[in-house]
Amino acid sequence: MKIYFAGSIRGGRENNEEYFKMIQHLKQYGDVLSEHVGAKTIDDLGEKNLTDEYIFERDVNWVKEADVVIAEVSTPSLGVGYELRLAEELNKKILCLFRDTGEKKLSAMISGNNKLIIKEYKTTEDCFNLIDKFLTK
Ligand code: 6K6
Repeated sequence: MKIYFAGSIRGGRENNEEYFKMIQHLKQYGDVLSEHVGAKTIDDLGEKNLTDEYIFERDVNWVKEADVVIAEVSTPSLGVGYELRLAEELNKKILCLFRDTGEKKLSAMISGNNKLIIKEYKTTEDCFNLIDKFLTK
């Protein structure tokens, strides 16, 4: 299975540890095309020498190639929003995971879209369970 994992990069990296754990968990199900999203530092993204045009083309092609798209949507990100819209147009199976801290609300453009499967979680364990259910049904 080819999995595209989406998570904020320039939108803010406060949840990157969570992205990393989710990607490690996802690897048991297949190939995570966008593993760089879980990088621990911007340098580890290993993309400093790539142009934005290159990144855009590559990521769009990966979304097209993916069987499923899993997005961590707790940190608002234009890139993740764009990828979700693209994945929806391509009729991909999509899971959005939102960490419920009681502080921020998810954009209505995501929570109001009934073509997306949206789940809230509190702990990493909850998150893994939601991923397992989504990928095994
Ligand atoms: C190097 C240093 C900082 O950023 C970079 C390289 N940038 C990106 N590298 C790879 N994927 C990217 C990059 N920028 C955006 N994306 C894609 O958009 C990712 O796959 C994420 O899912 C999403 C993040 O978008 P923003 O708007 O939060 O950056």
